Amino acid sequence: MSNKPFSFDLEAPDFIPSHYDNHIQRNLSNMAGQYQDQEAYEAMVSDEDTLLYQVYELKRPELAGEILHGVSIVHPGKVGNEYFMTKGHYHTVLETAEIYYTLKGQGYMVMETPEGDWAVEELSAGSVLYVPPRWAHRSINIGSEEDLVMFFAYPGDAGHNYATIETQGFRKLVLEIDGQTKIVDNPRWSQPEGI
Ligand code: PAN
Ligand code: ZN
Repeated sequence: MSNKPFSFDLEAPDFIPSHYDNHIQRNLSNMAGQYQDQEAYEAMVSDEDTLLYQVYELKRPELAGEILHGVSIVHPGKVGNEYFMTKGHYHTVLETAEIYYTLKGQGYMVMETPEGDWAVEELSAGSVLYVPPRWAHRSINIGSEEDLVMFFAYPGDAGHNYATIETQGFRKLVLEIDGQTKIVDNPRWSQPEGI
């Protein structure tokens, strides 16, 4: 990996980086157990393994002084009444933060700490979100037709811990109820132990 300065472009309407090292695609089948409506989930997966979100990463050495960055694109759609969303994670090195700059679309970032604090912040084109150290994060696209596209940046040594979220999800769910977006308690959630 070169240690020379570099630049690349992020251009509307797609905002796919003009240069990237890694392209991750996550489909419905990668989200087993994550959606509240299991019946709707099973029916959708057996019909078609829909692409939910994509990440374009600029790789850097996994060192504290580096900044990993890239673009995430969450497509519009729902499983039952729950919007398409990322898996969500804690950083393995808990004391590492992240910045998200929304380039396009509408959504929410659902966040929580191991101590049980929670927060939900709106995401819309032009908004910057700071996710402090210790806060797990999941992005959710509430748009009916548009992608939710964000630029992100976080310390090179952060790493990803998906296991805690995979077990019980986030404390809050974002659902569409009677045509309105609502933030509701996740009935499966309980305080995680020993992160
Ligand atoms: C982002 C996320 C990206 C995909 O780069 O990795 O939005 O979400 P999941 O990793 O939860 O599938 C980030 O937060 N990195 O730390
Ligand atoms: Zn992260």
